[in-house]
Amino acid sequence: MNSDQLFARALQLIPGGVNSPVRAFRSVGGTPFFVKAAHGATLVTADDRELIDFVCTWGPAIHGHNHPRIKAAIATALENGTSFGTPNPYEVEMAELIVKFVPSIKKVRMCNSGTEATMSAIRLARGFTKRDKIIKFAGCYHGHSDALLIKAGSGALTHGNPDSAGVPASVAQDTVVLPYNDRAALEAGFAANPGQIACVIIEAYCGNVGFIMPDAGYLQFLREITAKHGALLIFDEVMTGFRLAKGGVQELEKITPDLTCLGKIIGGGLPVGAFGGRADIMDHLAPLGPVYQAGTLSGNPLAMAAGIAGLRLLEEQNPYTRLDALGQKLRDAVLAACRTKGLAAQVPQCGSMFSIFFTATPVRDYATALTGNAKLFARFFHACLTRGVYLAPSAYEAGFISTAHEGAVIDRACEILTAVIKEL
Ligand code: KE4
Repeated sequence: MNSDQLFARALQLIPGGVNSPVRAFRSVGGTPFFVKAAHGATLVTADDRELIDFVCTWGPAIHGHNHPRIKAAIATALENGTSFGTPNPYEVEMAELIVKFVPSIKKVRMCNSGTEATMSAIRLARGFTKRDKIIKFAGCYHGHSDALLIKAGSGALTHGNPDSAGVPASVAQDTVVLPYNDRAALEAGFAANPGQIACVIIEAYCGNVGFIMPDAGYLQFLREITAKHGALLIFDEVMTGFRLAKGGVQELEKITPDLTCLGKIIGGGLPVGAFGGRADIMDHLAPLGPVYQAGTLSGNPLAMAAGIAGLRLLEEQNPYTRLDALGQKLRDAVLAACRTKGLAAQVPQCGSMFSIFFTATPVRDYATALTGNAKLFARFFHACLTRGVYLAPSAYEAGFISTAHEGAVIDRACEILTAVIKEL
């Protein structure tokens, strides 16, 4: 079966033919290819094409796909079964690794997706503070729980429905949405809701409206104003955790949030999420405290074994300088090609995350991200795909690089990106 045949079958039974909207190519046009295998930096499609992958399954594959150490760890765990529904040794080792990597996390609870992690962290913040309102930022995406699907990024923004249908007004009214990178808006948000804000949740470095980094001092300001108003600061590091540094953005920016949400890399490609932080807050969770949260497969041995292997690899290799060099190489190649072409472009990059906006406007928030030429991006996306480079199928996503991209792979990718831009 080739991709077209598989997609035709999928469309009969799966809404839009996909199990997650951003995979549908709706914003870039065309129809998605199906992947039958992946290894290192390469995807093998159902059409037997090999693609250089800059999506890395949306972040988890920091060591490249199907890394032998992760594969072996899953195989070993599998020998003893897939899920027990009881505590198991792997989840203790995972908790010890997370706490070791991320010092702000004193206690952690595993779950099965980033959505669960952020949804649970919001409930915990509301239960701990006994306040109902939350602040999020336009363009930030924290998964698809009701309270957070307001002016959301990623697939919601890509498909033009940042405010999803089906979210009751009674829920949306407790979510205050502010512009990212705007101190005055934060001050106004707290002033308009005195003593009512349970928490502020932020992608400290945004990866779901393209890749956007904060102005200098913004995160420190956010830390101070949340502390001043008794609101918890939640860093959603589902995407950036363990990717931009061992301790994530909070290590790079030297900020201590009250709670952190994690996912992706800690599952080694298997379903996972986690949230953790101050022990006095986390101890409000059932069975200790009044905030309920649960999950049949939370801490399941296969995902834990895969994630532990991935974290151990990060400990051994400490690949962050190498990954940043790969990211800079790609950024410099794209900017040079755009300069030669006389094409305005922004290529924000930090470590192994980047995005490409075709605009002359520096991108620093949702509004400026929208100045990017999405139609041109769609043409760019398909021209790259035709030549064997797979970028995220949306102008409002981040790109990801793995250690498997080193050497000939990144060189080949930069050649292709340069050639494509020349012909745009
Ligand atoms: P999941 O529920 O998809 O595991 O995680 C939700 C989530 C939470 N927080 C952040 C910062 C995230 O980036 C995500 C999920 N990221 C998207 C990619 N933009 C997942 C891809 C998809 O939706 O298919």
